[in-house]
Amino acid sequence: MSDSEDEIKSKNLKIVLIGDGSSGKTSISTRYSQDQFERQYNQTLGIDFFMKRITLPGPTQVTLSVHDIGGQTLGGAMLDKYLFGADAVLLVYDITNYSSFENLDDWYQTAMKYCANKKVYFALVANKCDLEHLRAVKHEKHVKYSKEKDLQSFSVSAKSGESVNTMFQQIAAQILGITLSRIQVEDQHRVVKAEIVKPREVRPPKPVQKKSSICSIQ
Ligand SMILES: Nc1nc2c(ncn2[C@@H]2O[C@H](COP(=O)(O)OP(=O)(O)OP(=O)(O)O)[C@@H](O)[C@H]2O)c(=O)[nH]1
Ligand SMILES: [Mg+2]
Repeated sequence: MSDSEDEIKSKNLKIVLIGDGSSGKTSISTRYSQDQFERQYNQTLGIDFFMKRITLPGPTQVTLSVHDIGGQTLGGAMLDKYLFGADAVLLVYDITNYSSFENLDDWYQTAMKYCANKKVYFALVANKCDLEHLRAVKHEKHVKYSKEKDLQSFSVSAKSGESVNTMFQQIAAQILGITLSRIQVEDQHRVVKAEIVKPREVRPPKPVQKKSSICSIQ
């Protein structure tokens, strides 16, 4: 398709989520694809993937193929195949688990090696931000690492859904060089649906008219 001004452009992007087991890669993927969250941990064996189509200004139709890689694949024979052709690699860690943050460097170095012949967008993703009270990785450490490695930086919660849609939308836009307005970004924020409850009409009680048996004579 030509990229002429008034035509809808269509693009495909491959996004790969990597990081230690239990950091929440599947949960982020499930939140983004189905707007659901599973409390129970089911380890991903190998790879799972889904496609999602979004529209960005332009107008540009973007088909994201999101690849959710099992945490056990680091050091295995398949990781290079899973990363092949990636446009973006998301390095996911769990803010309540310090080793998941420490181990990200191994993931990052490995992914860099496998993606060496392509310009790839790397992002550092702090997950489980709903568990702030259990935080084991200081935010400063996150910022320091992302600056050191020149990574884009996100904080999300797959459980509450906070910033998940916005993150994918911003990643796609940045890769494609599309500028999003604040309204467009805010549009993607998760909407918390609250039921509007119509209060029952409360009528003031009627005054009780007591019949008095007392007769007053004036
Ligand atoms: N509170 C909270 N729990 C989360 C969040 N994300 C994931 N979890 C929980 O963490 C556990 C692991 O999540 P998964 O998404 O399966 O982790 P994973 O990174 O896919 O793990 P592997 O498949 O082994 O690589 C599950 O019990 C999830 O319910 C989050 O944002 N907040
Ligand atoms: Mg998984």
